[in-house]
Amino acid sequence: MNDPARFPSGLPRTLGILPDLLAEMYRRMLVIRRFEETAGELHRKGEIPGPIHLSIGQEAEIVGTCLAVRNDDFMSGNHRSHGHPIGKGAAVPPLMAELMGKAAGVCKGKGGSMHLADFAVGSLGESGIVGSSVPVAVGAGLSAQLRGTDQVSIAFFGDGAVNIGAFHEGLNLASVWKLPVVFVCENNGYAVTTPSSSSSGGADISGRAAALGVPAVLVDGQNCVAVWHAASAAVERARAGLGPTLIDAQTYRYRDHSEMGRLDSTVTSYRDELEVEEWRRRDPLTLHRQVLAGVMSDEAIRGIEAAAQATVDDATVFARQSPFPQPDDAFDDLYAHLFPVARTY
Ligand SMILES: Cc1ncc(C[n+]2csc(CCOP(=O)(O)OP(=O)(O)O)c2C)c(N)n1
Ligand SMILES: [Mg+2]
Repeated sequence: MNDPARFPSGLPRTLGILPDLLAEMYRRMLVIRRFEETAGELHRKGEIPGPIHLSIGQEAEIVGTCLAVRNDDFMSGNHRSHGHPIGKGAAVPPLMAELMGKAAGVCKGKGGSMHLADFAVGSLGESGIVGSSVPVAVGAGLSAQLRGTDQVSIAFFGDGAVNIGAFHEGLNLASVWKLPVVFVCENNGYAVTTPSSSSSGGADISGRAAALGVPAVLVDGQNCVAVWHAASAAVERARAGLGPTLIDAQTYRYRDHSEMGRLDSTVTSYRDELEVEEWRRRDPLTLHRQVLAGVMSDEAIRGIEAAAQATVDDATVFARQSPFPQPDDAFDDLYAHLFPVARTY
C-alpha cells in the first residue's frame, strides 16, 4: 500500500537541476492542474459529456516522467490521462476541444476524454481498457528496436492494472527482448473504490517486476524532481539497449475516481478525510513552488502561474468556439470498411 510517510519530509532536493528546468516542471504541472479543474467545471455544466477522470494530485509523476524523454519518444496512457499529452508538450486547445467532442479536437471530437492521442508529441493514444497501455508501449518499443532508432516508449498505468494479464505479458516480453520501455505505475493506492491492499497480493509492485527480470524503483510520486531523476535513469538505460525499467510512483488523487456530476467529489465513503489531508500536505505543486522559491523571484513564479491560467482559459475559449463534427464525417479516418464491400464475380 502506498504511504506518504515512506518518503523524507521537507523540501525535495534539486540535486543540481537547472532553474529553467525547475520552472518548466512547475509550468507544466500547473497547466495540468488548471486544465483538470476547468474540465471538472465544464463537466458539471454539461459542456463535457460522459465520465471524466481527473489527475489532480498526480501532476508530479506525469511531468517528471514526460520531461525525461524526447519529443519523438512514445507514450501511452489510460482513462486518467488528460495530463500526459500536456506533460509531453502537446498544444492544449485541441485537447480541451476533444474533451468537449468538438471538430477541432485532437481526434476530431470522436475520441473524447479517454481517447486522446497526439502523434505530434509521440502520444500514441489512451484507452479506458485497464492495462492496455502496457502492450501498446511494448509494441512501440519493439518498433523502435526493429527500426534501429534510439526511441524510448513509456507506459503509464495505475496500480489496478498490475493485476491484469497484459501487464505481466508486456513486462515479460520487454524483459526477454530488452525493449526500450519504461513502465510507470501511477500508484495512487486505489482502483475505483478498492484499496490496492485488498486487490493486490504481495507487498510491492516491484516484486512483480523483479520476478519478470525487470528492475524496479520506488519513487515519491509527489516530488517532480525525484521522478525526473528516476525516469532519466530508466530512459538512459532503455536507450543504451539495456532493456526496460518499472517505476513505482507513489501518488494520490484528490478527487473521486471519476466526475459523475456530484457536487462534492473530494472525500468519499471509501477513504477518510485524514488520509486525504495527509496527502494534501504533500501536494506536488506546493512542494515544487517552495523549491522554485529558492532559485526564482516571487514575481517570476507568479508570472508562470498567470501564464498557466491563461493557457487553459484560451484553450477553453477555442474549444467552445469550435463546431461539433458533422454526421457525414463519422466514417472518415477508419482503417477498415464498416460494411463488407460487395464483390462481383
Ligand atoms: C479491463 C478493465 N477492467 C475493468 C475496468 C473498469 N475500471 C475502470 S477504471 C478502473 C480502476 C483502475 O484503477 P487504476 O489502474 O489503479 O487507475 P486509477 O483509476 O487509480 O488511476 C476499473 C477497474 C476497465 N475499464 N477495464
Ligand atoms: Mg489506482
